[in-house]
Amino acid sequence: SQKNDTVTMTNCDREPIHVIEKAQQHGVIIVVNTHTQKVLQASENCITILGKNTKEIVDQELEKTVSNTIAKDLFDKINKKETLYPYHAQFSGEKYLLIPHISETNQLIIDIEPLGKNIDPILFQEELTKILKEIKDTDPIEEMCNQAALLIKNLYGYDRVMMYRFDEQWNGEVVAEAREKELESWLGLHYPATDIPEPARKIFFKQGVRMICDVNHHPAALLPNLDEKINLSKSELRGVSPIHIEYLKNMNVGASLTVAIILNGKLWGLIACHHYSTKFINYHQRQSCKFLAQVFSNKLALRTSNNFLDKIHLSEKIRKELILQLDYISNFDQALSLYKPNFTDIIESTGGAIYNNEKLTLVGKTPTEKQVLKIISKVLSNTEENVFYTQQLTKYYAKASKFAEKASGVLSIRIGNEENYLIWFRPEESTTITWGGNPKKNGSIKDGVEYLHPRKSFEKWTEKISGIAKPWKNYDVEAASNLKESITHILVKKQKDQIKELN
Ligand code: BLA
Repeated sequence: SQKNDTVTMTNCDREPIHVIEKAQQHGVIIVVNTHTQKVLQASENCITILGKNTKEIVDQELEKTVSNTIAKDLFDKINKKETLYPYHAQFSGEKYLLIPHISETNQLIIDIEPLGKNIDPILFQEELTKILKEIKDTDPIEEMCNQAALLIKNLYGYDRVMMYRFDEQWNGEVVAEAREKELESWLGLHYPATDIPEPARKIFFKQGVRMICDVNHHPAALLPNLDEKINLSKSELRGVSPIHIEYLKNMNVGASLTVAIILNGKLWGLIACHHYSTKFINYHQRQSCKFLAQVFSNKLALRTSNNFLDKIHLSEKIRKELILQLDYISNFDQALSLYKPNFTDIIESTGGAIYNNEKLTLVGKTPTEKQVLKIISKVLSNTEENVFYTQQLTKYYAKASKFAEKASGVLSIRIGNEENYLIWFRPEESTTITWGGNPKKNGSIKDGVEYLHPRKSFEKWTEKISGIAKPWKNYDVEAASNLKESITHILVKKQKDQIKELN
């Protein structure tokens, strides 16, 4: 392998998992040309369900494989661009579900899988009612996650159910867990972003729910090989990336179910269910699990927007008081710093600074005057943004490590037209992060691509973190922006008044 410092890609970001051209063993995939209505490809295990091998199916009309009625209904719906729904069917006396969809490459894909346990419609109705009743927008969010994990464990019977939340860098943490008693807890464990690379997140976002029912299965190739790659992103049976299979094997997992949690159009986290032997749940159960995740997401959206509004409400109250002080007290720096409330009260912080017309005023716990002036000249005056924030100042200014216990987190706004600032500080939070296995990458590099492999060991691995403050939240930034706007109005007004007085 060759030395190369500019690694921008890993093999994980490049694996084309949407065109993996394999089916999981418990079902059969059939690919159909929607114009000729003939079968283009079938998974090589089709004999196990359909009693015919791929050669007998491929290039034949679909109606020779599935019933006449189903084929006719399917193409009718496709012509009218109607939504496609699953069909019940029997092969060799066994019951199956045919799940059709149109692929992104415009073929008709039919997933054929066991019908599984027949679900009584009344019981199914009760299951959905239970989901609606038991998923609540409780405070805190962790409690809400606990309830959801427990409900999923009870409904679907996986050995371990985890609510997994992504952070801004796509690393994740197990924030709630329901598990069989004999299993070790993974609550609070962190996992690096590379465990679920971008293409995997993208495809998973689209699919919403993904079942791997036997980690040790032999995937069935789609035959024959075609020049055109068929996009199987939305297939229920899409074969699994061998890298991910290795990952699950290293974890000793036998089967999994993963459900996306989407908040405001973005992947917030996922529900990861592990079973230590093979496990299949049928299509209807997976749909109800998807429904559960949607109910959960809605409640989560409600909960987070309520939190946001509560915080904004509080900071608005302080903003109004600060404006009054600015109105009555002519000295700008004193108006913001000498009285109760002072400007640092508007955002959760341990100290702050006002830099106004080359004069520095410090409030609360802060670095020294000299150090604050350095932060301004080395960091703040080099940024374009009117609102700047970081939870790790050393990223911008290495020497900030000297006063990390006072200012690892910095949020600042520019005021007026000049290089004047209001600054808020947060200390470092000394923490240890426990990872599910050492997350340090140990890949080899070739032609600018880093080749990574799943970890062999998922033994807990702790890392001491320093120099990082509690993150600034969207409501902190919002409060700072609102204050900035008010101050601008006041400064403009005062300027006008001064001009009037002069005239
Ligand atoms: C997929 N990795 C995934 C998925 C999850 C994780 C949830 C999607 C699940 C699915 O498609 O079924 C990761 N699973 C986790 C984590 C926990 C868990 C963190 O249960 C914690 C408890 N994986 C690696 C490396 C690579 C990699 C180094 O470790 C890349 C080289 C790849 N992960 C990878 C790929 C997929 C994946 C390619 C997609 C699998 C697929 O859809 O076929």
